[in-house]
Amino acid sequence: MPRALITGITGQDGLYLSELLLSKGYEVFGLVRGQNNPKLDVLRRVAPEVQVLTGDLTDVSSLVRILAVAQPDEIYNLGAVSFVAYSWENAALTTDVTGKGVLNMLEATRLYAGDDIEKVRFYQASSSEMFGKVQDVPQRESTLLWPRSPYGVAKVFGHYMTINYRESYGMHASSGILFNHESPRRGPEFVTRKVTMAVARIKLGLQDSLTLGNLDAKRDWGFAGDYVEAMWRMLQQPVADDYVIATGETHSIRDLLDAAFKAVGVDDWARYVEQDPRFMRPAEVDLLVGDASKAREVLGWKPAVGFDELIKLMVEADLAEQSALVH
Ligand code: NAP
Ligand code: F7E
Repeated sequence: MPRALITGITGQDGLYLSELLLSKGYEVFGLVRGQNNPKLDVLRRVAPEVQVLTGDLTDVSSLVRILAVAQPDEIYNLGAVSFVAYSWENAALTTDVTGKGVLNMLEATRLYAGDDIEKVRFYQASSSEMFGKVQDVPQRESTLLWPRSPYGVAKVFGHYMTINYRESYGMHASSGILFNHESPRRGPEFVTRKVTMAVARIKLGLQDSLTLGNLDAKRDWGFAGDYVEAMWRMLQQPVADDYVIATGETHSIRDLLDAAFKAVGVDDWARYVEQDPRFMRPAEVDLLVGDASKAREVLGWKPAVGFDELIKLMVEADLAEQSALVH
C-alpha cells in the first residue's frame, strides 16, 4: 500500500486529493494545523480514513516528526496562506508559510530520505499567480515570472526552491503551476464562490445584492477535482518536472456573473451587483490563460469540466446548502 502525506489537507485541494488517493488504495496522512481546527470536521466527514498528524509549515521540527511517523512515498505540499488579497495585509506571515514553509518541507524531506533520496517523491503547489504581469499569452512553463502580490512572490520562492532541491540533491520534486481551480468546496473569500453563494442567496430571498471589486480581470478557471488528478500524475513520472495545469480558456468576472445568474434564470444581473474599492487590489493580475500542452502530451491530462458547467454546479450546490440552512 503506497503511503502519502498531504499538507493543506483541510483545504479545497487537500479534500479532493485525499479522496483520489484513498480511491487508489493509498494510506493517507494529513498535516493539520492548530489546536481544535474547525475544518477538521469536514475532513473527517469527507475522508474518515485519513490519519491526522498535527504540525505547522513554519515549525520544521513538527515536519521532521510527522515524516518519521508517516513514512511517506509521496509528499504533496499544498499548505499555504492562499488568499491573494490577504497577502498584502499579512505579507510577512504569507512569506513565512507560503514561501519559507516550502523550504522547511523540502529540508525535512531531505533529512527523512537520508542517503536514499529516491525513496520519496515531492509535489509543490505552485501557482499561475507567479506570472502576474504576464510576459506571454498564453502562459507556459518557460514564461518569465513577474509576481504582483506578496503571495505571488512567496510562491516564486517556493517554486525555485523546489527546482533547486531537484537539481542539487536529485530529489524527485515536481512543481505544478496550477491556474485557478474551483468547486463547491472553494473558500467563500474567493470570487467564484463569493458569487455563487450570493446568487443562491439572492434567488432564495436571503440577500439583496453583491459587492465586488474589479470586474474586468480575467482568469483561466477549471474544476479542482480535475486538477488533483494532474498532481498525482506528476508524481508517477519516472523523472520529476514542472507542468502548467490549465483549461486554456479565459473569462472575466463579468462572464462569471453572466454564467452564475443564468443558472438561476436571471439575465440582467447589473441591478444586483455593486462595486467597492475595498475589494480592489494594490496591484492586479489582469489576464491569466494557460497553455497546458506539456501536461497533455507527457501526463495525458486534460480537464473534463468546462467553465459553464463548473459555475452551474457551484450555484446548484450553494442553492442546496443555503436552503438546508434555512429549513
Ligand atoms: P486552501 O483551501 O486555502 O487551503 C490551504 C491549506 O493550507 C489549508 O488546509 C490550511 O489549513 C493550510 N495551511 C495554512 N497555513 C498553514 C500552516 N502554517 N501550516 C500548515 N498548513 C497551513 O487552498 P487550496 O485552494 O486548496 O490550494 C491548495 C494549494 O494550491 C495552496 O498552496 C495554494 O496556494 C495553491 N494553489 C491554489 C490554486 C487554486 O486556484 N485553488 C491555484 C494555484 C495554486 P487550515 O485548516 O489551518 O486553514
Ligand atoms: O480573485 C477579482 C480579483 O481571489 C480572482 C487563489 O487560489 O488563484 C486564486 O487567486 C479575481 C481577481 O483568486 C472580487 O481582483 C473582483 O482579479 O478568486 P480570487 P486569485 O486572486 O486569482 C490563484 C491561481 C492562486 O494561486 C490563489 O491561491 O477576482 N475580484 N472582485 C475579486 N476577488 C475576490 N476574492 N473578491 C472580490 O470581491
